[in-house]
Amino acid sequence: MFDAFTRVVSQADARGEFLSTSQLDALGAMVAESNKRMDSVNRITSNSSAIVTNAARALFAEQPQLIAPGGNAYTSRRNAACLRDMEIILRYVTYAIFTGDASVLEDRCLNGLRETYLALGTPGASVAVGVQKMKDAALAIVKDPTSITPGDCSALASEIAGYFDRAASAVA
Ligand code: PEB
Repeated sequence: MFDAFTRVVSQADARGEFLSTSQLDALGAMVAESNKRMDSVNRITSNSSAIVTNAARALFAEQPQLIAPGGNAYTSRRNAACLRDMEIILRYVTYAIFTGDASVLEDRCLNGLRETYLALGTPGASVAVGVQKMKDAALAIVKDPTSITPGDCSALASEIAGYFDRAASAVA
């Protein structure tokens, strides 16, 4: 598990090199912008249950066969497992945003997840749709201009979108 800083150190050390000016500049820019990152993590974290439940509800409205008898989210046990999976994925996405690095998401959540769903008979493509819905909700919350100092969050927003896209494509 890397963060943006240890990744750069690890890569430089593998080549036996000092940190380059461009690496220091990139990390310096990340520090300068870190309030945006913290605010985004805080906003997604404090709205996590709404993000998960709304995304699941929208997924089940679009794909009602999932909650019909015989469906993959039918019975409260499977329904709960589905909500739990979406919450786990969202939690790891917030860790990736916080650390500025996808490796915690990759190593501890997505690694082997496709195979797990194949073995369970859970439709990964449907999980991916749920993840995309969480992405839309999370980005709307991150970009909400209410009670924050206005600033340019486009780079951070596309970084955040990238973590969700990575999660969706890992299971689709
Ligand atoms: C991954 N999900 C399930 C299981 C595991 C995971 C390991 C099997 C064990 C269990 O049921 O608890 N666990 C989960 C995860 C990590 C982890 C992401 C990462 C660290 O440790 N069913 C649907 C939807 C979808 C869904 C499409 C969007 O119809 C999910 C939610 N996951 C789902 C369901 C089960 C499951 C298990 C329904 C139960 C499957 C079953 O028992 O039939």
